[in-house]
Formats: sequence, structure tokens, C-alpha cells
Amino acid sequence: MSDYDLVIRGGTVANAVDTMHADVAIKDEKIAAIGLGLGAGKREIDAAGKLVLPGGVDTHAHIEQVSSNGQLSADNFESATKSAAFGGTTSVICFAAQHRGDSLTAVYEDYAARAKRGAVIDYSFHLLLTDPTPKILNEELPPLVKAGSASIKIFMTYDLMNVGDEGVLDILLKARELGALVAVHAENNGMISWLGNRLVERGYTDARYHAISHPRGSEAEAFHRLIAFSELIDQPVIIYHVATAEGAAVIREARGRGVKVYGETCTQYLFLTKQDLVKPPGEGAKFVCSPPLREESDQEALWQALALGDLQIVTSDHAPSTLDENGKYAHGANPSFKKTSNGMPGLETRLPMLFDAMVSKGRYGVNAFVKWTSTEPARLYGLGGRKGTIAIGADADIAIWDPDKRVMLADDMVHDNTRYTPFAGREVTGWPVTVLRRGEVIIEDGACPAVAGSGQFLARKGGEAAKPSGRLSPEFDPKRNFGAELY
Ligand code: DUC
Ligand code: ZN
Ligand code: ZN
Repeated sequence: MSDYDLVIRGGTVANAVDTMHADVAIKDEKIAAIGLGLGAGKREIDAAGKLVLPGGVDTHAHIEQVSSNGQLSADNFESATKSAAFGGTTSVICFAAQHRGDSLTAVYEDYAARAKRGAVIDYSFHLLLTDPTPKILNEELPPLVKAGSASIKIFMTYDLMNVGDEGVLDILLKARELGALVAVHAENNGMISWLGNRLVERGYTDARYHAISHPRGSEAEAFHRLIAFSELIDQPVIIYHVATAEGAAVIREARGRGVKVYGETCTQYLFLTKQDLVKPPGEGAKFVCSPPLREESDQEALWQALALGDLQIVTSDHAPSTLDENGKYAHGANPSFKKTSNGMPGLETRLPMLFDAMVSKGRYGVNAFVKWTSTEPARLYGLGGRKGTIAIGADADIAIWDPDKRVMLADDMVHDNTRYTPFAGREVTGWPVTVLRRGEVIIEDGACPAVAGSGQFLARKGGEAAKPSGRLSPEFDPKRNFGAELY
């Protein structure tokens, strides 16, 4: 008689803080026991010499998403989530992306139906708002947040997506009422469109000028403005894809004053620079993403910001475009940076790139690796205790890493639909050889046997991170605003 459905034996188990030699036993999709000499499982996996880590949680990925210019991202839910699983990630939060004039309810139902059909890992949605009308904010948004999508994504840039300063304030106020975290793409729209047009007028259209068209200061400026809004309303925000040292410094300063502002960076900003955009005609398009790739000194500042806790998580910002006329080359083989779809694939390579740097090469070690890529993303978005940890009662989402396996990253080895990786040609040490999602083996022997649609929707509440700090601004505090009731 077996006590458990599955036992992983003899591995080194690491969480965000602790590392231990232990067996891990799984029953009914959850972790049932952690210890030495556990009873038998119906199936046993020998993990001697391996690291047994929580599956990755990637909270920033664009999947099967339609962009504001009508382009569909390269991946569907099946291809994106299978590629994530191959790279050791077992939960993803992607977007239900409204465009102006859309009903949010209809948008959500459409994304939810497609994810239900295709996903092989567990998933949840950020509600991406571009049109914060009273009807959307008061009638359509509240039931969706209450049903488990307790995070709202907004843009401060892109002509067709940004919600304007007053829109940001409306959304922060509503998010406070609903207990939802607000995630923000924060760059200064005017600086980017003005400088981009000036570059193009003068013939500077190659991909490398994409980096110039987003001035470094546009990030810090927007962070400052957003944080001022967040303090006015007393509503926490998380700033997406921090890419510059100056941006990280703005967050550090605000957190130092006790503001509840969180920050993520992404794999590409830690490992690539604007020099990667300098390629033969057309080639640089693969590396066009926003904010753009920056400098080596920024990489260093971002690592330090993570170590100091100013930034808490590393995500992929997986935004896949094919290398053809349906994707990066929709406007020709050597497109102007202004006409190149933004984004790069990364769901699959995020963890191997970070494992190599942090565990194999030793920078910050395995516990920080787990913390920044799994435990903290889960906690910030209301999945703490259920995802992102190897603990009794948590979902049995586990990646078993061979710390010695060396893999040469190459375009033809990744499993998403772009068929390229910006990290091609880099050798990494350490690979997730076996991956379990709620106790089911979904990656083994280089294959993904998981059935499309076996991923489950993760209903989330806002959690601690989304709760107001309780420090009212002078303008919103009736004791200091001559008694005005503004909430
Ligand atoms: N930038 C975004 O804002 N979204 C998707 C991809 C990108 O590069
Ligand atoms: Zn963005
Ligand atoms: Zn994004």
C-alpha cells in the first residue's frame, strides 16, 4: 500500500530562505510531507544530486494577445505554457487585454475560454485597462476582480493604450476600493513619441535607434509621477520592467520613505544591452522591446536593486512575435524601429538564464533565485502559500534541476512559436529536467506529456501587497483637508 501518489527522494530542497536534504511526498496534487525516510509513493523519483525547487511563477507574459495595431502574438496558450514548462515555470499571470471601446467582460471571457482550452500550467489574468470609463470601472471591473483577477495593468505610454494622468488616478482609486494591485508600464509618452519622430525624420530608423528613442529619463520621470499619484491615493503599485539605474533609484528613494511601491525587472535587462540592437539590417528587430535594452552599468544597478529589495521579482515579459510578415517583419525585412513589434520571447529561458548566473556562477545563490522568480511573484500577486514554495499544503509545483547539465541555448531548441531566443549562443549550466504541476509530471525526458487545457485558472485576492499603507495623504485625510470626504 502506498502512502503517497509520488515521492521525490534524496534531493536537495531549496525554498526562498532554507535549503535541506529531504524527500518530498505528494498526495492529491499537494505537498503532503517533507522529511527523511518518508513512506512509499505509487511513483518514486530519484533526485540524488539534484535540486528540488518550487516551480517558477512568471507574472508578466503576453499570451495569445492582440496588440493595439491588431497583431496577434505568436503564441497561443498551449505553445506558450508548454515552453514555460520546459523552462521550469508552472504558473503564469498573463493579460486580459482591453482595447478602447471594448467591453472588459467580453474581453475577459474570450481570454478565459482560450486559456481553458490550451494552458498546460496554472494561470491567472491581470485586467489590462485602456478605457477606464465609469461603466468599465463601476460595473464591469468589480465582478472580475472579485472573481479572482485581483490585479489591474495600465500603460502610461503608447498612444493607443495609455490612460492619461487622470485615468491613472481614477484607476488607483477604484483599485483601492476593490483591493487590487495596480501594475504599470511607466514611461513618458511625450518624450518617446517626440524623439522617435525626430529620429525617423532624420533617417535614423535602424533598430539601434529604438534605444535612443526612449530617453533614459522618460523612465525615471514616469516613475516619479506614478509614485506621486500612488501616494496621493494611498494605493500600492508595482512598476513593470525596470530597466535603468535611475529608475531603480527612484523606487529605492520612495520605498525608503515607506511608500508601498514594488518593482520588477526582466531577464533581458539583466543579460542584454543596447549593443544587442546593433546588427546587420533587419536582425536587430529581434531585440526591440520596450523599455529598450540599456547599458552594462544598468545591469549591475538592477542586480543590486534586487539584492537590496528595491526590486522584488524577475519576470520574462514574454511578448512573442514571429520572424516573418505576421510578426517582426510586418513592415518589411528591414523595418523602422517605429514599425517593429515590441517584445521578445522569454518564458522558457528566464529560469535557466537566472539559474546559471545565480546558482551555477554563484551570484546571490539558490535561495535568492527561488525568491525572485517564484516565491515573491506568488506572494505579491496573492498566491503566497499556494504557489512558489515547497511547503506542506502548497500545490505540488516542483522543478527538479540537474545543476550540472550544460545546455547551449539555440533558436531551434525553444518551444514557443517564435522559434528564436535572444539568448542563442549562450551556454548555461543547470537545467530543469523534471517538472511537476500539481503533482503531475509535465516535463520528463525532454518531452511535455501534459494535455492542453490541464492548467487551471488561479483565482487570486489582492493580498498584503495590494493593501493601502494606511498613511493618508494630506489631501485625502479629512483631519487635514478641512473635512472633505474624498474616498
Ligand atoms: N513592451 C511592452 O510594453 N509590452 C510588450 C512587450 C514590450 O516590449
Ligand atoms: Zn510594458
Ligand atoms: Zn509586457
